Amino acid sequence: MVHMTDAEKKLVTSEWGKVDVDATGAETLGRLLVVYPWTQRFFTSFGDLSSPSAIMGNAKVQAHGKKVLHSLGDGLQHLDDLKGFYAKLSELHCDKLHVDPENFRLLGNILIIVISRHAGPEFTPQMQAAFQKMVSGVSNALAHKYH
Ligand code: HEG
Repeated sequence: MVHMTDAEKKLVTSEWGKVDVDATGAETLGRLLVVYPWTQRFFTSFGDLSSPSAIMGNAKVQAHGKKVLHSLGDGLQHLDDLKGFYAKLSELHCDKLHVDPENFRLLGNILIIVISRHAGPEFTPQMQAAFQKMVSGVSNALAHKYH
C-alpha cells in the first residue's frame, strides 16, 4: 500500500503537466524493450525489434507507448483509488495478456529515468520520491487482480 501526501500528489500532477506524454510514452516503452529484452516477447506482432534503433524507431512501439502513458496519466486523476481505476486493465494484463507484473515496476522505473532526463536539474529528489510512489501505486494497482 502506497500513501502519497497531498504535497506529493501536487508535485506529480504539476510536473506531469510539463511532460510530453506522447514522446515520453514512446521513449519509455522503447527503452523498456531495449534494456530488458525479454519484455519483447509480448510484442512479437509489432515487427522489427532487432536492434535498439529499430525498436526506438518502430511506429507500433511508439503508438503503444503513447497509449500506455496516456492511461498512466489518466490514473493521476484517481490517486485515491488506483485499484478501482485499474481493475479492468489489471484483469486484462493477467487473464488475456499474461504480462508478469514485475514488468510494471520495470516500466515505472524507466519512466522516471526518461522524465528526469527531460526535466534536468528541475527534477529534485523530492520530485523523484513522489514519482516513485506514484509508479509503485500504479504497479500495485495493475497487479491487484492477478491470481
Ligand atoms: Mg499494457 C495493452 C496500459 C504496462 C503489455 N496496456 C494495454 C492497454 C493499456 C495498457 C491502456 C490497451 C488495453 C486495451 O486495448 O483495452 N500497460 C498499461 C499501463 C501500464 C502497462 C498503464 C503500466 C504503467 N503493458 C505494460 C507492460 C507490458 C504491457 C509493462 C509488457 C511488458 N499492454 C501490454 C500488451 C498489450 C497492452 C502486450 C496489448 C497490446 C496490443 O496487442 O495492442
